Amino acid sequence: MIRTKSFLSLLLLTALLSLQLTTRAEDGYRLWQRYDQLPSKNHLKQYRQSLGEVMVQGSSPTLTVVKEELQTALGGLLGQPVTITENSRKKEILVAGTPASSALIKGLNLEADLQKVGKEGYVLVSKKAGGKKYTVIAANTDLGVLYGSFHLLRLLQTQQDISNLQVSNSPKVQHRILNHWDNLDRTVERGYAGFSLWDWHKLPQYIDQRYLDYARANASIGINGTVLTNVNANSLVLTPDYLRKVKALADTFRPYGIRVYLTARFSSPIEIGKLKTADPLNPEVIAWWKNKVDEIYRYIPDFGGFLVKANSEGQPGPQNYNRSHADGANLLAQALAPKGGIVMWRAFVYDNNVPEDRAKQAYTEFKPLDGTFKQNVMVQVKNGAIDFQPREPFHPLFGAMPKTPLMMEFQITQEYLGQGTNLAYLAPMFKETLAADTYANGKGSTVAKVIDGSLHNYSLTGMAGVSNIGNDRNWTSHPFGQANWYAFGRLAWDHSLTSEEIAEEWIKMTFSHDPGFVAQVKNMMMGSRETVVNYMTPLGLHHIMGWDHHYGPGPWIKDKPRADWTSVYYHRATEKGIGFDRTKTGSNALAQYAPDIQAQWGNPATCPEEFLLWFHHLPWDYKTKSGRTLWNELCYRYSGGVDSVRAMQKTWNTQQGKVDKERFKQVQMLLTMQEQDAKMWRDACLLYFQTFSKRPIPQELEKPANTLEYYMSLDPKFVPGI
Ligand code: BDP
Repeated sequence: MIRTKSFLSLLLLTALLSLQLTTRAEDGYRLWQRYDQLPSKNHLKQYRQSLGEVMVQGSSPTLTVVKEELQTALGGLLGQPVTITENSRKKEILVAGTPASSALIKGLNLEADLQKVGKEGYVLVSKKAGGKKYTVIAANTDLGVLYGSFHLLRLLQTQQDISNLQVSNSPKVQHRILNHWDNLDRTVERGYAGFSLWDWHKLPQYIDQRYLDYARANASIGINGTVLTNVNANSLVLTPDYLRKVKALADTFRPYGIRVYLTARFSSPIEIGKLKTADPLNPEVIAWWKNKVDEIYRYIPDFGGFLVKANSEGQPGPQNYNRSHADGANLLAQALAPKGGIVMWRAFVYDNNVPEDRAKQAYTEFKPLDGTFKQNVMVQVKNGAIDFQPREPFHPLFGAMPKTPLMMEFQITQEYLGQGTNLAYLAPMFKETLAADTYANGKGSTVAKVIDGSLHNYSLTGMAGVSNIGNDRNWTSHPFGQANWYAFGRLAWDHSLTSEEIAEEWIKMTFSHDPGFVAQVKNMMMGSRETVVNYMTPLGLHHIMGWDHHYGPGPWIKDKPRADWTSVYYHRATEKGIGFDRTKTGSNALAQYAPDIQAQWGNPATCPEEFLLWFHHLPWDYKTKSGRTLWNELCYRYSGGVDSVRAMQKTWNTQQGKVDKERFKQVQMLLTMQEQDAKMWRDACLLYFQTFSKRPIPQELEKPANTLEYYMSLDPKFVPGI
């Protein structure tokens, strides 16, 4: 009797425990690496049979990571313990390694395949040999093995057939880098997910588990570099106290293939070096940077290099000494070259004298410098010429500097796309820029081909994403912000992936395999960026957001220290019409593009409607493609944006029960906020532009809820990220 009782209570305890495990709060911390047991019985059977034992021969810090990751991930996904061995007697096994680390792999004759995949690539193959069936992850380097392992895990996480693998994969771009705009006091410029991950105060002794999970997540999507500090730089990070802390992070990230970079404040020789000048041609300055770089490499032998914002928004730079951007970049490049480091010199510059059109500035300054940069310099160019707007035409520098490697800079953090509260899946935006045709070498000269070096034969290539990560438990504040981090990494590795496939993988790994859920949520994500464009800046409008914090609408912003920081400078609305004339009759920024593009975009009739008011100033009664007047079309676009948010809310509400309660509720609340934001954008912008157009909002559309004065009086305090 007693025994039965204790047996029963044991059963109860086990049941309770497992209930507790399965109902554990989904706080989003695990990102797309959740590794819960897979739902499909058939797939489980296949995976358990072929991957029940894992053979990894050899040892290195990276191979240790491979072993740990495979053990944890397979154990979770397969729902059974997985052994990692050096030798296996089993008939079917997973084997991972390089020909150098593993005699078994060496014996499998993969040389021809491996030759094609370079240092970071890998092959995944199913092989039969000696009466055994192998699932093979093979690469030329341990890092390649790690990337291959993550690829295999992704196949499992998305429940693919792995019985006959023939995968060969390598990155299209060499430097795939996150840019953290993190300050040493742990605030994050344009960060909406809490404070900086880097706990400088506790470094170097205290290595937060977060650093490891950050590295795992990044390695799983192929990111191989991280700039730890803000482009608005603090030279303190180059002092020994901080270099010791940076070293601790670099040591932590190294096994995951992630190199560390820092932002270099151009005036550092003065601020921390006690020199009188930072003139890039001054011998003392040259020697100072050389010594500083040597010192950094003593701490961090594989230090990646510097990212520099110079002569832009008040940052010091070579122009303070009448030197060029190339002089500045080459100064640092020269110091880094013997160590294998690179310089990422940003093209986001604008003059202290307000130019006739800020969109022209970067091209005007950089184009003449083409061919004058040292070999280890990349010029890092934002996707568009203004500033990460919800939609911009591609930056005219792409395709215009055939002798200088250009690096893409995307913004993952949603500074201008609803920050931490709006759902906007950014892969379609990244893809739009990458797919744009520069016509630099005739038709088909896409931005992607500029970036991957194939158009102009650059051997140095890179893509940077301004991070949206902070110390919020779920890393990105909005649960769907994780998708943008994920998509950036995947596209930096392979820009030919489609936004749909990336979304689909991410949803399955992050939320659920339920086909209905996957289809509907994917659909919702795919339209979400266009939705934001519609309720914020339709038809090519841009830079009409709230002052300073950039949250919410502010088309009325004027009379600020610089004209090009105001909204009226960009929309140019009058009683006659609206839009920025960038054709010959206006600023002629269009002339910075190839003749084919000029011909198409220069004429409002052939200009893609999404760029209409970017390039043209048009009368309110101008007939748009829908047949509506420009004013009515604006009203329809703004209203359509709000309707689409409501459609997203409906879609999400029907997913209740298909996803854990926590994240369901979070997204639901955020979508409610987004609907309010969208209405505010619509109402504020239409009421404001109506003061010029003097036309009614079409009868059939929802009317603004408040007066223009009300919207103009809103002044939110302590918006994060400033
Ligand atoms: C703008 C941001 C500002 C950044 C700047 C940059 O508002 O905080 O410092 O870009 O990229 O978008 O340097």
